[in-house]
Amino acid sequence: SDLHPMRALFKIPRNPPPTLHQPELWSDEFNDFICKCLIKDFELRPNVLDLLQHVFIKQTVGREKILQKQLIELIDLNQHERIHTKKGSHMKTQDADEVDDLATLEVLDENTVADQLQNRYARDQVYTYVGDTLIAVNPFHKMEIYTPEHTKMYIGAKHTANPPHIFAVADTAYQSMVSYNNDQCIVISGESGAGKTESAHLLVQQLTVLGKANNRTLQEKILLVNSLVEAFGNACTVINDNSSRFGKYLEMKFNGGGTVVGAQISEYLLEKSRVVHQAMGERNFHIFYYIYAGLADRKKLAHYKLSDSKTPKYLYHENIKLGPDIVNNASYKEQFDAVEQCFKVIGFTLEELGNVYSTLAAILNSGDIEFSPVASEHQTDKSNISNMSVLENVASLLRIRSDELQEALTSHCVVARGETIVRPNTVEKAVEVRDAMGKALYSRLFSWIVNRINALLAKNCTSDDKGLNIGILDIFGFENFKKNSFEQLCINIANEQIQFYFNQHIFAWEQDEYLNEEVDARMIEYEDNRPLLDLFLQKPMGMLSLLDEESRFPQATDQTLVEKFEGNLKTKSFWRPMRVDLGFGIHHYAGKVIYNAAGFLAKNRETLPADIILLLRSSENELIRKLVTHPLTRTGEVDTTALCESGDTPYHPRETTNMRTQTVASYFRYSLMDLLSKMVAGQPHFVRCIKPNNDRHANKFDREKVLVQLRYTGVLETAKIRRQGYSHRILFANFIKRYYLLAYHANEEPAATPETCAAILEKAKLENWAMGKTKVFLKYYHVEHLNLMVQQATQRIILVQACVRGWLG
Ligand code: AD9
Ligand code: MG
Repeated sequence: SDLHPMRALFKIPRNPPPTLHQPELWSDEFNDFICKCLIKDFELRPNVLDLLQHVFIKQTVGREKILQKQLIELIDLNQHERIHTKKGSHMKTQDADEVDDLATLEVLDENTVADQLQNRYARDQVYTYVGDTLIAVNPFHKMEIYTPEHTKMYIGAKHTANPPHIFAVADTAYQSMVSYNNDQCIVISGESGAGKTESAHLLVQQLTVLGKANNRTLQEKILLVNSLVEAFGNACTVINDNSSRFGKYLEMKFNGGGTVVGAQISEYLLEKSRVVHQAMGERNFHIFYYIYAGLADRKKLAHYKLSDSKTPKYLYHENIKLGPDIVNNASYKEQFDAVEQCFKVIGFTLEELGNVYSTLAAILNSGDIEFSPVASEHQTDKSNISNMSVLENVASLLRIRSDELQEALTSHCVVARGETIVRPNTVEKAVEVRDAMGKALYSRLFSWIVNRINALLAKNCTSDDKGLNIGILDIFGFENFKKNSFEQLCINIANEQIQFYFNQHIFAWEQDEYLNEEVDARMIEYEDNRPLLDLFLQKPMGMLSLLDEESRFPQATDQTLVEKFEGNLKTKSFWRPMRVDLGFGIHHYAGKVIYNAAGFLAKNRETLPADIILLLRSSENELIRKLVTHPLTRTGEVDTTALCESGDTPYHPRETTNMRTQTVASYFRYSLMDLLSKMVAGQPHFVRCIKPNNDRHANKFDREKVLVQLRYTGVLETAKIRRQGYSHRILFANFIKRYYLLAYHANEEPAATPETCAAILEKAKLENWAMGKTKVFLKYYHVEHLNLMVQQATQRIILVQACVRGWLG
């Protein structure tokens, strides 16, 4: 029993030779590490030094080199067991602990974010905060977290009181609107199928409760608005069965007391080409199928000149025979009833409804008008209509004269030297005019419905309502297909602009943290995508301006357009790829995209021939007349000052929006500015939707896929901006716990003060760090250096430790 407990434990021989007590052979530093390491491991602090000296010195005097070698061998055998000390997790750069807010992590890099999201997703925790941004990973299955109990749980609750949730975003927006008396704006982004539209619904749902709509009908109406516009603006694509084919900004209006009083919706960039053509495996806008099945159900197909056996061409796809499928589809019928119900509740009259159906039926019928070439004495490029009955149907649905329609489709007027000359259309040209009419009618019908909804929902607002609002932006995400055209360019420019806005917000958020910690905020730098926005939007040399200019030249071609781009856009972000005819590349914030300029000019001019417009204006159907005369664009000045503080490149929209001369690009620019001026007026909140896999499977987390999205939805932008400034902020106590060995002895316990931190940093010979009020602000390379130093030291500890164990065991 006079055996030392440690000796007993490690079976150390009784009397170690006293001559071997020669600790000076070891450096202080080294002894400290050994000590520290063993203390951690065995928790036998008091006797350990004493013991060590016996054991080590006996074995190692003068043999350090040999010892090292033996140790390395030992380590190799026991790598996994011994790489970390039992309790000292300080060797890991990142604590693997789960947190609800990733911004509270000391390091915010791609892998950390992906790890966290993956672990949370595995537990069905699909929401996570990164500071004030909410990340929502699509669960792809129904979750029981949107119940009335949840609604209640998230009203007025602190963020930390409940798990992260989309309802909490609604609550934050609502509470800050009420307390600061200013507008709010929730921006939802993410790629197709990531869950933006669902998120938007959930936000509206929660906001109507928060806004305690005392008028139940109003609440109901607001909830129906989304379903209604989505029936017209969404379609089945290869990626998403309910893909939004337009951008949507829904503003919920509140009075000064925070009661919801109305809603207003703005739509952007409807993909109208879908009306006349759908890519393989895709479908037309939902409403066409709904109406087809719904009218069949009511035996009204004939009234709308639709056949129950022959599918209209615009709905037909080589791969899918939709005819009977559509007519008998129970779900479509239900949807039709639902849409009609929405219309009625919101306040559309029966007459208006009938007109909407006629217009849709006219569009469907018009797709079936066929043309054949006519050989005349002079030329062979005339065309004739080969199925007159279809033409008659279209004319009767549009309430116009069929002979005039025939003329407008098969010929066009040109004014030459003051004289109007009628020229025949080739078959190709006639088809183009027919499709242009279908697209124009549909997109104008869509805008009309949206305007009408706005008018009906504005009825509740009285002039003494103070007009606070919360906007919810559900936009189509960044797109990069095999072939990218004008539509993708516009969509990507819109995303580029939203990204700019996001960057600025994150920047401001960073700045706050610096100011709170009293650290010099001039250290924050970030690469913004402003030069890219200039590339697109600057006047007169930006891409859209060049496109407009070229669109005014009758002789211009898509080839001359691309050459014009090449000649004028001198930046690394624009290039001409080899071997791609009419191709040009843009390096977007979210990646490189190769566009094909084929059809750009035509798409930008988007000419609906004057003959067609005049003809439609003569319609006996009031709605049709409205569609071609109604100013569909919002007019008025847009305040863009907030968008460009420096004022160097003011992005002014066109002051007037004349439908005749306006190009798609200029209208696009106008709506983008309009949208942004609304957004910047409010305090922003961001929801970033993430799609966990391409197969729409629940419980499948494709890490690579998520990483790519994290990069381009801008979640990692936060990380990037941080990285360029002080990427790491570590509380004094944590910093000291982790690194004190670099400047202090193992058994010292230095105080958690800025001075201690500074001493460590100086000992490590680091510069350019900053000391905040509670945290040390470090650059990423500081931390790399510190970690390396600790790691090297640790390596030595592990070696010794392994050795000791080997000997002792
Ligand atoms: V697109 O750019 O408009 O093509 P979104 O809008 O991002 O796209 P959407 O909201 O339509 O995607 O979601 C796609 C599908 O994911 C939905 O139809 C649901 O089946 C599924 N989803 C999305 N969010 C949720 C959710 N919170 N809970 C359950 C969800 N399923
Ligand atoms: Mg959507």
